[in-house]
Amino acid sequence: MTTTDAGLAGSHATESARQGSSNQRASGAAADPERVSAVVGAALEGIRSAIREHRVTYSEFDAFKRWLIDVSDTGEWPLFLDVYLEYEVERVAAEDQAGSTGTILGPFWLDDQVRLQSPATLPMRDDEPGTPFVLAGQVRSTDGEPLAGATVDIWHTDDEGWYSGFAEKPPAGNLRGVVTCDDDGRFEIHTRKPAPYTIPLDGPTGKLTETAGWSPWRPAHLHLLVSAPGRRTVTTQLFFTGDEYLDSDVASATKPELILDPRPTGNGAEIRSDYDFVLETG
Ligand code: MBD
Ligand code: FE
Repeated sequence: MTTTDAGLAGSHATESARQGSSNQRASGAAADPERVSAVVGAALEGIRSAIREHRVTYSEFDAFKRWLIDVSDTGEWPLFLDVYLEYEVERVAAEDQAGSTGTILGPFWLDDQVRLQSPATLPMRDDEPGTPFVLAGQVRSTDGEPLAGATVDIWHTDDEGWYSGFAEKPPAGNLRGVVTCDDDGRFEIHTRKPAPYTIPLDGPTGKLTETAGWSPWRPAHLHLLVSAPGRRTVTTQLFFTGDEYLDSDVASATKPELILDPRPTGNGAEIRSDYDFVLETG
């Protein structure tokens, strides 16, 4: 990834995070003094205890300050936070959720993408590289009723691991769309299989990751927001069996229930997975 790409990635995610509209689960900000004291106090004590335990020096403290300023300057706060902390927030939220298994949203969702009726083909270039891939399924309530009018908002990288809107190469809106299901809650989405993704390596998040000797990779994944009127939106991702990064996702977002095993359709190189979603009352 070039420096320009990293800058683009960071600043765009920062703008959507600033508006706070990308967090589908937001319900009130934590302004209660007791809670701020408990949560922020515990977080700070975690850092202080790392300083004591590891005898952190002034030159390391200075490097930490410079790194934090760099995260801010490059617009990588959404990236850093969604890679290293969001999964814990998601696990806490999931404890009292019913319906389909969710996982983290991540920093690359964009509002206002093209609306399509199922069966749909996501916007793509004439020569869009990658294996043709079909994701099909049904959206139902926890009682098993099909949810007519459900929508599947889907976004993913291209075959080179780039997200449209966050990298220079793919055109705006590429491999993103909001698909409305049929009257039976069914959807069929034609796209390309995404590729594994590495977080930008030239920014502070990537540099920290490399310096620590951690893998910067995410397994190939589809992002989905599955919604229906009166239902809680499921924020999830789907992965692919056999992916070499399933057990070392830098964002710790994989779950066994979220792994697809696509099969050939017989139509050229095309492969297909069927995956249903269940939405609880919201
Ligand atoms: C991604 O593509 C992503 O999904 C997350 C959660 C973090 C960084 C990049
Ligand atoms: Fe992603």
